[in-house]
Amino acid sequence: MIVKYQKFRNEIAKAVKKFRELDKNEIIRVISHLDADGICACSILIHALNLENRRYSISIIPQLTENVIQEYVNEEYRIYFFTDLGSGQLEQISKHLKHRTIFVLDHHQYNQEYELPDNIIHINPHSHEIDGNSEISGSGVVYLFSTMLNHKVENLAHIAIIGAIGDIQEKDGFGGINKEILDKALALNRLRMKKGVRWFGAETKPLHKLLAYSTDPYIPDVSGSPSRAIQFLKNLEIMPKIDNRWRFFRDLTEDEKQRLISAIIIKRSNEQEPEDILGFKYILPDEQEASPTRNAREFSTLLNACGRLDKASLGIGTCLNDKKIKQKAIACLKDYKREIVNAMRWYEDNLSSKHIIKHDKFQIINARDNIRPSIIGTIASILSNSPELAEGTYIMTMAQQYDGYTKVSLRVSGSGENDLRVLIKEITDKAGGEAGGHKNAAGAIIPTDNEQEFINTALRILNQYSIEEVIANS
Ligand SMILES: [Mn+2]
Repeated sequence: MIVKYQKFRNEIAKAVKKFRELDKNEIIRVISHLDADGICACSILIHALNLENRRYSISIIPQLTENVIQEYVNEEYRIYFFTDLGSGQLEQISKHLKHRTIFVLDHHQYNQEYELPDNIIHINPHSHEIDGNSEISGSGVVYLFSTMLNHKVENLAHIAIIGAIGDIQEKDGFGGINKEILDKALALNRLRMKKGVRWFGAETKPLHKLLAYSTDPYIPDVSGSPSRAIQFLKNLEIMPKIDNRWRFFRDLTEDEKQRLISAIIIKRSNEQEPEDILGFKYILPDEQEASPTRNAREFSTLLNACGRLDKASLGIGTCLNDKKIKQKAIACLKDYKREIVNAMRWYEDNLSSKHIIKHDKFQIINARDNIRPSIIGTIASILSNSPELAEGTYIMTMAQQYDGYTKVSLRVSGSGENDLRVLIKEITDKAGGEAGGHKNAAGAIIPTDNEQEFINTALRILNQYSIEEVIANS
């Protein structure tokens, strides 16, 4: 068991050695993914390169396609780093980027049968049967590499954890290599852990509404009805209102909080995991109390927001603790939330238009140029989490980029049984385009001219999947 981790580290140590042997005057080309994990990965590497007095040039990109790789062909750089992406494009990288030394530090699944040329150094946990979906993120891989290059990078252990949170690798704590990185961040006091109520929206919804609209965790007899939620609170001698003002969870005394949590756990005693209302909070003690960067989950949302609004450099500055940049990043988070609200409004307003196809088991939403392509994955996730959807409903969102291509995202409500990456690849194999992603979140890039054929094919294949599921479940 432990051997595989040692082998993984040995391989990274070898990669670091190779890197050290390269000319120190070369400018290093860094290409990373624009989500929170990609921004964390890039920031950690940049910190290491700064400590080593190396020069670099960064690009943060939404996805690595063959077209994008071809754009690098004319560059004069001789050392490339692909972080949090690249594993899925090893063949294209080697085809186009010859005579360069290329480091790919990634955690996505890849084709293990492909034999690498000598100029590509590929570091991926899956090569060692370590699960890159849960045990380590892209920023974790870069963290291991970077700490071996310069141990002072350990100071950014918390950034690797924020990256892993961004990739939804936190599930009631961390496992595998993530756990080791977390322990380092805790030991250095860059993070603190606290057990708290896991529900979403506690900051913005008053207590009775929070309880009433909570479907995850579900509270029997309370979820679904604000008046029952009020009665439930009164029975516990917790006043839902004081001075004519609804109370929030944060307004409760410690004693009231404890009483409420115990009562919910008792109500849930027939559920599979009654205590599932509690989860960990990851606090950055060096950050200010009211700042979104104080909580690791919000920090990761902030990075995601910067990336999606084409301001990834603000995210990198925030990770590297530049105070001025951090303020700008916080403003960016507000803009991002506004864009999400506007996108959801577009969806509501266009439900009966021909751009939204609604079926019992799936929805295809073609926003064309009405929603920014970099946020349609988020929109698909929000829609797939809405409580009125039946478990296993597929949500496909589409929006046009400015380069003649359309971005597609696919999600499923609840815990879908099918691998979404396989599903979307089935569609692109027939209708054209490049597919990618993983089991629970997949996407594709297709030529905009081909949208209609893509939608027709998607309709046919999603229909097929829906029918098969009905049969399988009956
Ligand atoms: Mn990642």
